[in-house]
Amino acid sequence: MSTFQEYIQSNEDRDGVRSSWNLWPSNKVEAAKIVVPVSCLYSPLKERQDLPPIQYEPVLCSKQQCRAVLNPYCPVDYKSKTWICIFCSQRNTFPSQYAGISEQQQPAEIIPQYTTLEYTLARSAVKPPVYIIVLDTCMDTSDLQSVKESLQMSLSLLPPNSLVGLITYGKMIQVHELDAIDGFCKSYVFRGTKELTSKQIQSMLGLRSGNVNFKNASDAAPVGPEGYQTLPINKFVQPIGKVEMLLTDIIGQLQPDPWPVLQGKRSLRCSGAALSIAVGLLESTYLNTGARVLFFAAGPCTTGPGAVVGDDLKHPIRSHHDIESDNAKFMRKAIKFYDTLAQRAATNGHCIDIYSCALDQTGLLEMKNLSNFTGGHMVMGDSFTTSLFKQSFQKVFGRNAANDLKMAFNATIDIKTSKEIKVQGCIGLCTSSKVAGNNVSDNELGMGGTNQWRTGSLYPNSSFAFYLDIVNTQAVPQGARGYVQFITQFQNSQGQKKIRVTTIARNFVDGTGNSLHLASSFDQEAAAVLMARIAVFKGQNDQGADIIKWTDRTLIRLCQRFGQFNKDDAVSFKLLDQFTLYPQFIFHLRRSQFLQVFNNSPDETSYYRHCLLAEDTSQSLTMIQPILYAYSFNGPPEPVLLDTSSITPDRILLMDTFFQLLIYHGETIHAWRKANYQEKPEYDNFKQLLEAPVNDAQEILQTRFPMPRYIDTEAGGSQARFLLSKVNPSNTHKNAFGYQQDGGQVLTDDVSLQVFMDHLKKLTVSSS
Ligand SMILES: *[C@@H]1O[C@H](CO)[C@@H](O)[C@H](O)[C@H]1NC(C)=O
Ligand SMILES: *[C@@H]1O[C@H](CO)[C@@H](O)[C@H](O)[C@H]1NC(C)=O
Ligand SMILES: *[C@@H]1O[C@H](CO)[C@@H](O)[C@H](O)[C@H]1NC(C)=O
Ligand SMILES: *[C@@H]1O[C@H](CO)[C@@H](O)[C@H](O)[C@H]1NC(C)=O
Ligand SMILES: *[C@@H]1O[C@H](CO)[C@@H](O)[C@H](O)[C@H]1NC(C)=O
Ligand SMILES: CC(=O)N[C@H]1CO[C@H](CO)[C@@H](O)[C@@H]1O
Ligand SMILES: [Zn+2]
Repeated sequence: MSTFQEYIQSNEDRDGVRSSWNLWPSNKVEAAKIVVPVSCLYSPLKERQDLPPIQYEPVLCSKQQCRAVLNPYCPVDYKSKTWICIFCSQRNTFPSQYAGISEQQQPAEIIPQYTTLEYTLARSAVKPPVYIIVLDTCMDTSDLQSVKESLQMSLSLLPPNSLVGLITYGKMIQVHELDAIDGFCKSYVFRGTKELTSKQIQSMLGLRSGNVNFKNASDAAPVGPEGYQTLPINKFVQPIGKVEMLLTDIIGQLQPDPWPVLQGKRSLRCSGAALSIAVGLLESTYLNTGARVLFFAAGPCTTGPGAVVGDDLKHPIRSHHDIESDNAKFMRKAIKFYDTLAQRAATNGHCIDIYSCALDQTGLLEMKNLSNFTGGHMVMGDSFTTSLFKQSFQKVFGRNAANDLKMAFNATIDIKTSKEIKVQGCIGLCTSSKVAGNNVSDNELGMGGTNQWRTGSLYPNSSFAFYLDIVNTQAVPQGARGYVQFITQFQNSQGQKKIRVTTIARNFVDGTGNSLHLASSFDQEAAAVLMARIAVFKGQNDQGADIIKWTDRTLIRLCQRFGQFNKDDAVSFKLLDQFTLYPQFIFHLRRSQFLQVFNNSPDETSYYRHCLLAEDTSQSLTMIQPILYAYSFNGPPEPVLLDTSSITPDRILLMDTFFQLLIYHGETIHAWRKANYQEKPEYDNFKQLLEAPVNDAQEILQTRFPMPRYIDTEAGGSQARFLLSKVNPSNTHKNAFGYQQDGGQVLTDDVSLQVFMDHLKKLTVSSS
């Protein structure tokens, strides 16, 4: 017997899709009642080793407004060599090269297991991606040395045809030439205080016509023995295969920014202007072809466009509190600057990664849309010397089974839907292409009003949430299905053009009197993640309280719709198995760093939310509800409840929050460890017990991106607070009572799960 659980797993394995419901309500009225929208989390680049290599273009529906791709759900008539489009019902003739097809000889496109297929467009030109490094030099020698080594390592991992460029910045910006004459490389220096247009950058770097005399450009001056120079195109961007040694040398020789930093001052750092040069350089030379900016910041932008704080240390960078009380005087202007830059990069098909490593905030809040709109990475650490940075950065250049870098570039995702369905929008690291067809719902959710989204970069785990509107008003025939097709075009790291096509089908269910059937198809894990994305999306410009109200109300409505109970009888309340974990996910979501912003800096909040918008269902779920494992002498390691009752003296706990891996030693274990029992041969089993969670943590560290923080602590240790802040406060907050039903906050913030569930039940069954 195939359960829905197995069905969900096999669909995720095959198509990279998890859907909140795996049966879909057949009409508008029914769909309006299900509370959690019909929606999917889709990972277009999910790693697959079992896909056949397809070296030709996909076969498209001939109807001009449709252009859906032939897929296994399309009825095929082998006699007449035609197929019917499941989206528009058009009958299409197979192209001539399919003349030989028959029931026995099916092309891969129509074989049932290939609902996901990847096409390599062998005939289209190979365009190697471009990598522009934008490196802060306002950092101490050890940090700089560490970034330099990481960068040099990364160069050796790039395919030789990749193009590379180097921009460094401190108080000024240097754009480095990469074609040495007599072994001497010049760089072009820009002031950091001025925002330059793409045109100005173009002409100062001589990128447009190829010959510009720098004598006339007030903001650019060449550094080099020959004085003023005219520049040929692309002195700054060269194939790594040709310049690897040279670039390795240039990076090796970089020194910390020489500009003196006075007592009580911050470094003058012109991150904004440096980024605008990178974006402008790519815009004028590599429009609409894969490129990524690798931006490194060891502190906040303090000068020029995009400054997020002044250089006087007396004035700290804005906090959530400052933002709330409208006392963040740099913020709005900086956001405007970075948003414009982000939108340009996104429109050009480029991507921006942010590597921010500093003890204080660097302005991730203001800069976040640079990577949000473009599919870039965001990595946040304390220092460039940490393994968090070094290993995360190395992972960026990881390779897949085909020995390509895992990253892909310049992607567009198109969505096609059958006539009963329209698309409300997408929430993920991308921007709308503003292509509105017939199948776009007026009822926007996320980035809507379009059939197509764009992102500068994709990874195997990149996941996008799509929200669907069931618009059908008629009865559907027995056995009818809704179809959705995702068409993702991208360049791989070799510069080859590829198209990944995934077509999904879900049966419609007539909801009237059949809600049990619908309920049995609920995927509570996917639903929690899809709802968390909506919460984060709504929370964009909001400090959280309204969002918590919204999550509470939706949860109550869902329980009212799908729970079983007698009116005003909380004890009678029951949920189907498919729903039992969902309230708990929401309980942890509302306590999480995604919605409770005040325990974190604005930069941290931006970073956490960014990660939630990037990852797939299982990774996102770990972020929402951390996983806790217990190790003891009483048996093998086991997952335990995320609850204070799980913390006992004779246990070691391993907590995975996605962002942190924490090992916690109970009181007794800690005492033994302090007494060094593990070093005595007769206590070898204790040594093994101590090592077990460390080894398991290592395994997680191997695959996770970004690298989590690794914390080793014990009962009474100062870092134990990270554990205590995540576990359900079952022993400590028993009496935290107090909720209002009068449209105010539905439940108080730090109640225990038990109290939360009790109130949820009461509110659900209440007849008012
Ligand atoms: C740049 O300067 C040169 C020499 O000073 C002059 O001949 C030329 O006309 C100037 N070009 C522009 C565009 O101003
Ligand atoms: C990049 O994406 C754009 C938009 O989809 C497309 O027009 C362009 O051809 C792509 N570039 C390459 C080199 O594939
Ligand atoms: C990022 O983009 C969103 C959507 O355009 C916008 O609402 C927001 O203000 C932007 N910037 C920041 C810092 O949130
Ligand atoms: C990313 O941008 C979208 C709008 O384009 C916004 O709604 C979303 O909240 C942003 N995410 C983060 C983490 O800033
Ligand atoms: C991608 O997701 C898978 C499955 O959820 C996880 O095991 C893996 O660690 C993730 N990879 C990265 C690089 O985060
Ligand atoms: C590809 C696609 O989604 N096509 C549909 C768009 O909407 C029209 C009108 O509702 C349908 O007829 C198409 O099948
Ligand atoms: Zn069609």
